[in-house]
Amino acid sequence: MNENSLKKKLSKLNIGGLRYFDSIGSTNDEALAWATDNARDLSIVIADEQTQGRGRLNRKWFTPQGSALAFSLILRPSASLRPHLSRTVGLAALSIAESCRMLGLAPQIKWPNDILLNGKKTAGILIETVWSGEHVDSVVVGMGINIQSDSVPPEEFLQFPATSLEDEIKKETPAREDILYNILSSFINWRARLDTNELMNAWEEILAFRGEQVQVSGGSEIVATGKLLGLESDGSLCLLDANDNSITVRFGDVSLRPAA
Ligand code: BT5
Repeated sequence: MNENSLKKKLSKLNIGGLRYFDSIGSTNDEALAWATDNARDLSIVIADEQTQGRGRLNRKWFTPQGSALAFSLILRPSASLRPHLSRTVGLAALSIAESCRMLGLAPQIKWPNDILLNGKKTAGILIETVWSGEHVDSVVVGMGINIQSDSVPPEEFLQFPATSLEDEIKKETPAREDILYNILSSFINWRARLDTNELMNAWEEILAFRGEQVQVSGGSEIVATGKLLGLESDGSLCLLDANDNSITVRFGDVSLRPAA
């Protein structure tokens, strides 16, 4: 993977600009800086390796050299999409999920930001917003996808089991540029439908643990327990508690687990 091969591969997509790094701290940091420096809509920062890759709440994201996809998209939302920005994490998750399906896999989305293959995390999403006063100026959508086996962190690094596309396909994995192309074309197609029920249905359909008892925790605290019913129209999670009351879990730094 290099800047020329990427530019060539992505030339048919209407991306805003591209910055490639052999190694970087975090593509999200570079994208946030570029966003405040007038990056165009759908500009992309991509790196072969991240040395300070970030998850939510400054957890670490592991991106060793030559084996994963790590990139950040800069979005400059149009007025018509602004009311639906809380769906962006679903849009990103669906795009990664579709690229997995094209490889014959059966991805699930562990709300809010993980993509699972066979119950193991293969990708994560980190969304950060640049504000201008009370308005969203731009949104940075960071995506990390484990492609080769080498990209899977050692077990002691993990709170949840992890896998890679290579481990799940069990045959030769396509080039990273090809997988990136599929994710971005899917992202561009779904973004045009961000305001539709079709997007919400597609997202809900592949939610992990649907119909099952789950626990939602924020840090060390359990914030909700119940049966996972689905999504609200803003992408919040809908549960049913033991007394048949519905509970809405809004975004925030929460993690989902099957209830013990
Ligand atoms: C995430 O956070 O899953 C968001 C990950 C976003 C990474 C992308 S890469 C491009 C862009 N630039 C960045 O700096 N970040 C974004 P969270 O839900 O908080 O999960 C983090 C947890 O996942 C860590 O605490 C580890 O336990 C685990 N983890 C770290 N690296 C992993 C990997 N490669 N595969 C699977 N799990 C991993």
